[in-house]
Amino acid sequence: MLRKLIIYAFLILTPLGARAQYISQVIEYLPAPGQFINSMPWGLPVSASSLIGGVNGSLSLGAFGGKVVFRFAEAVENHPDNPYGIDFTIFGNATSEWSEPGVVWVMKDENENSLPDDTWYELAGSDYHFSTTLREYEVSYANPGGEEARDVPWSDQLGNSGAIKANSVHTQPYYPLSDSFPEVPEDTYMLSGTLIQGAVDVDHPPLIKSLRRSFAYADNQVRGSGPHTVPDNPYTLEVEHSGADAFDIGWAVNEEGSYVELDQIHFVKVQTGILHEGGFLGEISTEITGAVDVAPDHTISGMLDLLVIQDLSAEVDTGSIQLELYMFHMGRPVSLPQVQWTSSEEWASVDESNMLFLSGSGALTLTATVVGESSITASVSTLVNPELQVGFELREFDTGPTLYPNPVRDFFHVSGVEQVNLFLYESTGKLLMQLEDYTAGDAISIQELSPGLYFLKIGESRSASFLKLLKQ
Ligand SMILES: [Ca+2]
Ligand SMILES: [Ca+2]
Ligand SMILES: [Ca+2]
Repeated sequence: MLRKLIIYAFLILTPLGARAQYISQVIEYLPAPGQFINSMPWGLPVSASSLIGGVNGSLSLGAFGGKVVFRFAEAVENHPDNPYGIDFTIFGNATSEWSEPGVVWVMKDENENSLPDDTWYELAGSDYHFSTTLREYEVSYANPGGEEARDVPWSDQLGNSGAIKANSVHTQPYYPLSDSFPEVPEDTYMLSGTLIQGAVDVDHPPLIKSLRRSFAYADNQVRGSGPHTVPDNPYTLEVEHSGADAFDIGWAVNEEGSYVELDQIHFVKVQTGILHEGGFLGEISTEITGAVDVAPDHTISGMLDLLVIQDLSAEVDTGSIQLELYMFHMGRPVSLPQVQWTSSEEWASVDESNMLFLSGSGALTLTATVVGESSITASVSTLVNPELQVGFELREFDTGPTLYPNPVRDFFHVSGVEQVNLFLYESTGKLLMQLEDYTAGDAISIQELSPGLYFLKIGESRSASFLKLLKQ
């Protein structure tokens, strides 16, 4: 009996991959305003130390751009024997229908001074290539003052503005207070990073959703079980092993978007990647509870190919929509194979250039399957509603007008139109410019406009099409 007990104890104390390396130091915690900021347990500097040594801490980064920088005691290796190529896992508090994606960056201590003063590389995830993703996006938050929760106004470098809304559950001020965050100026401060669109639907309460991104975002995938050092396979929908969000150092890209080969990293930065209100759940804010590096184990294998379709809005109008899809192998994009589309409804079809045509209404699910590889498949769903008043649903007709060059510096042209009226809008919907009787080929000057995203409406009434224009 005694012998048996001893054997069990031995088994319990030395599980597979007993070596576990957690966060050893939080170097910087600079939150954006948010409902959890300035309060325990999620939003004070002491919350940052809860990430050390485990995966059950509590740290909120607040709204877009809020960030944390941490390190592990030892370098995290980009080890060839790591399962699925995954090198570390970040834990958060995502649920199956509520993801608050954080963009993750890594740094190698190249000058070996133990300081994060080297180069940050973004881990390019599933949403990195979408046309809606904006890099070097900057948001300024203004302190509304007062001793209770008030809306915190924000504005971005594209001229958009809004507010992080105060709610009745969290009554403390949401703007980081100088007592706790002396580095945050008392009037206003700016945060920057990569903005992703996400798939947030808060217009149909009480069913509100923020769908998970496919891979490479923090606070995105639910937790699993078992040793934290055995990671989830980020290329499957299922939760394997530790679950949560698995990261491969091999996804690191430089400012130009080129992959860089890093053998190891020392520092990790996580930044809230979405700027969106979450209805009664408050603003979208990335939460982190810890991180762990992966134990090499070449016996674990699984699917490494992934097809990603950008989510459609929860509701769309009839007409046509250009779908965006990408094929990845081990998280790096490869050329798009031939795909077969299937539609749940007869009135919806997708052509060979991935243009979706909608002529009916109701719930719709579209599935793309790689020809010859039936296990590689991806789906998106939406509700088609012809009554929808979406002024700025992006509608691009393959036979219709196109805009070139795009991005634009000083002048652009529209092709495929004759004597139409053109309307140029800010991304907020404000009308900037109107041109009557435009005919294909004429140059349109936008030298005076500041860089950013604009919309060009071609024609009038509900048959108008919208094109996106990026001014450099
Ligand atoms: Ca790796
Ligand atoms: Ca350094
Ligand atoms: Ca998985």
